[in-house]
Amino acid sequence: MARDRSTPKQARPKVSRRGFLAAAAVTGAATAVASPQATATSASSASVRPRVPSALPPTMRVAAAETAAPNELPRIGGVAGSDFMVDVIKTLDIKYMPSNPASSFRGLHESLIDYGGNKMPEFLTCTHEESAAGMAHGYFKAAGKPLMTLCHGTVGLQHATMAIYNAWCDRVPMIVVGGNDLDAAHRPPGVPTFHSAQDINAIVRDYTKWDDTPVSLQHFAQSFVRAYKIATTPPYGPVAISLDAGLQQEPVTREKLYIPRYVPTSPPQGDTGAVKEAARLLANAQNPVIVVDRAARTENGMRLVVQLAEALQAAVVDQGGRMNFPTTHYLRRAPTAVNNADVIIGMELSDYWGTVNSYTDNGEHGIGVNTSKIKPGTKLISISSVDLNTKSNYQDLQRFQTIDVQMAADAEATLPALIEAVKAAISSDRKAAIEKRGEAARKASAEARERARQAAALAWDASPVSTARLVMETFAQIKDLDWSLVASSGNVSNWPRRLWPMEKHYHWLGASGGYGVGYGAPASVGAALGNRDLGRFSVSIQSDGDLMYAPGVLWTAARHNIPLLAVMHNNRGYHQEVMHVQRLSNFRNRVASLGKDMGPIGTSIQNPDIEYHKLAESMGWWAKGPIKDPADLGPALKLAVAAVKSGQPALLNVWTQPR
Ligand SMILES: Cc1ncc(C[n+]2csc(CCOP(=O)(O)OP(=O)(O)O)c2C)c(N)n1
Ligand SMILES: [Mg+2]
Repeated sequence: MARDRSTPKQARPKVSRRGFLAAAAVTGAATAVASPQATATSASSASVRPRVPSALPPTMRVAAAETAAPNELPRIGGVAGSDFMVDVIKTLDIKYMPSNPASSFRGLHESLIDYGGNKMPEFLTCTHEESAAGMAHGYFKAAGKPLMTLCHGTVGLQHATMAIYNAWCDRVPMIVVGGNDLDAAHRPPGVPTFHSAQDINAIVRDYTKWDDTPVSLQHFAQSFVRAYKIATTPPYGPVAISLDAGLQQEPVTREKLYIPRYVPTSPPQGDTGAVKEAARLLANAQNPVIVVDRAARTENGMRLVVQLAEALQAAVVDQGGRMNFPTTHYLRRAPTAVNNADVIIGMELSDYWGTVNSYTDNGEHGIGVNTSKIKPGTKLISISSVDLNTKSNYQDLQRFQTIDVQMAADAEATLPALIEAVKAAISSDRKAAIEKRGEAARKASAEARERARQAAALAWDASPVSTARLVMETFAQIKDLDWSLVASSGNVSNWPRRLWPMEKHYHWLGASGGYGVGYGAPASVGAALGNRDLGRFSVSIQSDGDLMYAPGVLWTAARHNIPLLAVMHNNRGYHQEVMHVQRLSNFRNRVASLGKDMGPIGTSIQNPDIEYHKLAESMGWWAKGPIKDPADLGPALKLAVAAVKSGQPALLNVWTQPR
């Protein structure tokens, strides 16, 4: 339809791709190998022959049109539309394209590898669309640059959805390009039609920042540059473009097509009046507390948070969505620091309500109980770019919290002005009191560290291995490297952030965002790819449940030489769910039924035990396990680190305590 208007008539080939495919469906693509001439003849005769409707489910012939080896096509006369798409894509800084291959984007696929030389972006073969999107998610957090991924029509995009949702909740950009064949009158019946939708972006619209359906190549150029720009303007987020089959494959005349130049948009900064008011409150507070979640988008962001904290000698609670604040800094404090605050500034918090209120899940009558954590009259300040998001279906905005001074702005971009305003607002008679706060903080910080160290020593020699030992033995082997903890799936009682000295912005990359389990494995591989190119050593804590959602990403890591040390927290179960069912059974005065496993029925991953080391080995990893005796852990880690340093991924299957 619209395509016919936008593509110049003279540019159309004598034998269109549609004519050919329609003919293939009618005459049978699976018939004996036909010469190109013969194919061309039958194709052009199909354009006058009435179309024969197919019945559902697809006949073998129809299915073969997609699944069997295609007959040779007549040669194209002109430039492929998808070559122009490659030119557009190459103007943006997109290094990789993790994707699972599919016919709905075969035109672009072919152009990228043959015309584009498989560079910028390079196709990384993925075994699941969710793995591809998860890799893009992790890559961005390590490299600071978005990737694109191609998804096959309805089915591919549906596979990618959960990883896109995690990226949405984690405010991470990625460009999702979905193949689709919109023109119902011309698209091949059968399989390709199952894979097409009237409005395919609807599948992901609720958790993408923006989407578009280009109907001409010029439209594609605008959409793609706009998609990149929207995705990388705070609040960052995934965007989607549907890629019409016809646009990719039909030849075009290039003269009139242009590629819009990409210019980055400055992030939104807090209103000057609000910045001044926030500074006044903070400077005059007796006990100001800074809470950060995704405040630091870059290395500089972390520096700015430190400057603000030091100017105020204020406690900092780092919720860990990003590496916001050094774990070794004396102003770092536990979440309970908000309890005595008179002023709290929350920056890019995913849950402000949950920061200042507590919710006890197993309260009276088995339902939640809410209590305020803060003193009455505590002033609340917020800087959050997510205030600019207006999607309503998914509940990632969390409960509503009334805030006294709120800025719909990017925290990192607002911090320089805020720091200046705070310094200006501190009167000379406040300076001594502020200094004193710093001294008390140093003492409290040293005490908290000592308490954490003592807690980590508990059950040090236990078998299976304690989570503290798992984490600290790992650190002992990587501490002299330029390391990056790319993900920690499952729950190891937060030991890395409690005990590892994290001081660089890539020492910790944050969690999944949407708590969709299955993020850890692909995001680690994606982040390790980013770190590989930057010369950093990647390590992940990999839980068992998380890995089994889509373990095929292990193969992608080996295939594309992505070094990563995956240390497994294999507690042989979905322990989070063990605790939920257990607790509810207790509440209902029942004994949880275990079947023959360790946890309540449905929550164990044992009998048989999964041999993750063999799984990884079968896909090209260096791997060892199962390690049950903690004394074996250090030596095994040493070997694994050496393997990773030689350029390959390595996995240690370690049996661990539940938490
Ligand atoms: C996609 C998805 N499915 C199910 C859940 C529910 N869930 C939350 S935690 C969890 C257990 C994950 O197991 P594992 O990764 O081994 O971590 P563990 O709790 O054992 O440390 C599950 C199934 C979820 N959050 N996301
Ligand atoms: Mg587990």
